[in-house]
Amino acid sequence: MTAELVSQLGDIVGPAGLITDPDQMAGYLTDWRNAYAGAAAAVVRPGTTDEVAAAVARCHAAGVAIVPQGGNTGLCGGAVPDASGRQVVLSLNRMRRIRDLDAANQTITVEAGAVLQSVQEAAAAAGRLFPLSLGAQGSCTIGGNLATNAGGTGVLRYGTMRDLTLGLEVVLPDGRIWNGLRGLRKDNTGYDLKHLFIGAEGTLGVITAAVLKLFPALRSRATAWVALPNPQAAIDLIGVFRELAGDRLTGFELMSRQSVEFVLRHCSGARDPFPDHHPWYVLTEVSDTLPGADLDAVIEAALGEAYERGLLADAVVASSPAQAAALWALREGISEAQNHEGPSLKHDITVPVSRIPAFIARTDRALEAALPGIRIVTYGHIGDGNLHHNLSKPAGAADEEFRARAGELARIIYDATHACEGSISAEHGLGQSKRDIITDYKDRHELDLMRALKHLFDPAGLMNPGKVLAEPSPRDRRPL
Ligand code: FAD
Ligand code: S2G
Ligand code: ZN
Repeated sequence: MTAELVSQLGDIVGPAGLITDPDQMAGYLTDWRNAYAGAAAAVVRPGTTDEVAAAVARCHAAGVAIVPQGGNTGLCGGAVPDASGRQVVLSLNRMRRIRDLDAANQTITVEAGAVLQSVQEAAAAAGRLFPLSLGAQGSCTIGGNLATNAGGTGVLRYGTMRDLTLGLEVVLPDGRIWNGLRGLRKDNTGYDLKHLFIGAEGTLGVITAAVLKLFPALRSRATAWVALPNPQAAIDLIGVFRELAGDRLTGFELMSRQSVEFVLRHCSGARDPFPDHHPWYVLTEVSDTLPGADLDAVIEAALGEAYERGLLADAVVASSPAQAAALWALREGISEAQNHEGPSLKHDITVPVSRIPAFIARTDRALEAALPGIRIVTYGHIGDGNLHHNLSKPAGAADEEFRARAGELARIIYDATHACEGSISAEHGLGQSKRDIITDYKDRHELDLMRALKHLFDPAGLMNPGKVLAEPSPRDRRPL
């Protein structure tokens, strides 16, 4: 990148907005897990949409690729620049403003760099709920949540980021600003363009602001931790909860014993709610907008019904908000705890809910045969059919030997996912980690359409190249 371009970018974003010092850039060049690392000519931190637009237009004119970045908590290497040192990381972390909150319209308008937790808090302060909830909420940003179509623990009641969004403001790859910041729940005026940018992982443009839906605040909740003999019992249990709790079911997370073992071993203060060990657990939560609603009774009725059907091995209903928080900490600690057990080979799959038991049985058998002693951490948002099937090495095995098997082991999981009519990326996206293998599982016409859209929006291929789609071959450049 020329000194002239660096100086021009500095003129656009000001001294606070331009980083070229290698030490100061370092945190922007690797992901949360240090699984990916890259290099950059500069990190640019615009303070306004106009500054984003001017910086993008300058890079576009100079033929310099841009990597948009939010909280850098992504798990597929989507926000990490390549090793060339010629790309510019465009961080939205200075654009955190909450531009508007309209309680009557139940909408909040926020800038892309706003941290998810700050949006949850702003909604709560206005007596509303912004329901996206995930383990990284203290660091991830609304822009990253949109770009990855983030899911998390509330999807079964409120949907993914795609379902929570009414309007977007986007800087296109040539620097034009698309203002689609409408807070309308009905707007049938042609193609719904926002849905192209949601889940595009920064490959079609830079999201600079969004109008998000708000919901009535939840004023009563009840939480239970349940021990089960097998995954099928969890599927049957969610059926009971859906029947008896209806829309008040706001959380339903499955965990294998291995997952809980790691948390008990590595997370201080973690306690097993039961004296005995069980192969599977569910953490479930029922919530209502009605203050003082007796939701313990709803949970106890569902657990009673489940007990009658022989689904339960044990169950405990939280007796206080502190105990409910301790149960959620058992679940939210899994990702971090697994990092203490050597490399965590992550897989974020989804299958039809009814196929989960067959998927787990088939995959665990094949993984154990491929690598005896492998430790399989299975947990996640079972209500959406979404499991995190994360693998740890057999106790005592060497890290590098285990890492060397990653492709083979992933193939076992993804083949089983495909056989169960599922998807190899439920909520984390493709980034650079799955951009190649997706071509083995996704319809080729769908991939052709995706490449045509990428070429339409970003013909120069400068917007987060190498993410979601592998670098286009000459064949890929042909129009549809
Ligand atoms: P980044 O990591 O900065 O970027 C992610 C992608 O979005 C990149 O491709 C980047 O180029 C692009 N991008 C970022 N900002 C913009 C923008 N403004 N415009 C265009 N493109 C942009 N994810 C889930 O869905 N559900 C979970 O339950 C979940 N739990 C997690 C738990 C932990 C402990 C961790 C570390 C991560 C978890 N994640 C989860 C993954 C991650 O938090 C989400 O993918 C999140 O949405 C990423 O947001 P971010 O701001 O960190 O994005
Ligand atoms: C979760 C996050 C990370 C992981 O905890 O729900 O999305 O470790 C995951 O897979
Ligand atoms: Zn998840």
